[in-house]
Amino acid sequence: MAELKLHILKPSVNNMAARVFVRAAKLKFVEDDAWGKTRSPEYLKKNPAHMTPMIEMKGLPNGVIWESCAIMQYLSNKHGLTRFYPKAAAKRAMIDSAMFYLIGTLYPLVARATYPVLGFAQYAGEVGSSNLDASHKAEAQAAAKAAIAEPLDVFHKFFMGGGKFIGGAKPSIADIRLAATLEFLNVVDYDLPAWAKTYMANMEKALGKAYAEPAADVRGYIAHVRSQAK
Ligand SMILES: N[C@@H](CCC(=O)N[C@@H](CS)C(=O)NCC(=O)O)C(=O)O
Repeated sequence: MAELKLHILKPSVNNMAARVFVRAAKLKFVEDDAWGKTRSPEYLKKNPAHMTPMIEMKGLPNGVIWESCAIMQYLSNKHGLTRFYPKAAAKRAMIDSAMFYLIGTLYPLVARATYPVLGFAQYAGEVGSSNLDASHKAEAQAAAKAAIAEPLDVFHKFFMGGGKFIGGAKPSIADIRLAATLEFLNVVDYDLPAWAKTYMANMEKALGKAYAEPAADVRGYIAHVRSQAK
């Protein structure tokens, strides 16, 4: 088995983050497309949470880990990639805070705003997955879309603080996670503030093909969804 096996779903921005990272870090890896496999007995045996991205690697206590941010943290730690994940405790704390804030606050809003259009299922207990009528679902989706502006502004003002990236002059793992997340907003024609458009362009410029290749899969999916809606 290859040293690092990454199980992925190509249309997903959670996956895009891990896929951009392994490329940007120039790690040796193989990718396995998990489309249609995540609920199979074989996959569930490895990962009862049926999540992608998931890495499979010798030395991990249970053989695999999932969660995009944990994957990037682990691989950075393992390979000493301090340019993506600084070692100094205070700098690292900023990256961790940005990623937890993204996963806990920004991403749920992005999911509520975009998943109905992307055709992805929402979590149990969400208005989007309930039996409420279409107008309630549309209201919840619009409210989530409107609420995205605040955390976005927090990323800009607090985590970037006038710098180019959360990581300062160069992209960190938190930047990879943020830029990938923002890719989904295109599907709902979200009007990104000017700074965010510049930020996305800077990310793609800084990471080149490492960013563009996985982004093309997400963008391709969005284009497909749009073509079906016509
Ligand atoms: N917080 C997780 C989210 C992962 C996630 O939601 N993965 C979805 C794709 S976007 C998945 O693998 N779904 C397949 C399934 O549940 O069977 C991360 O950042 O990795």
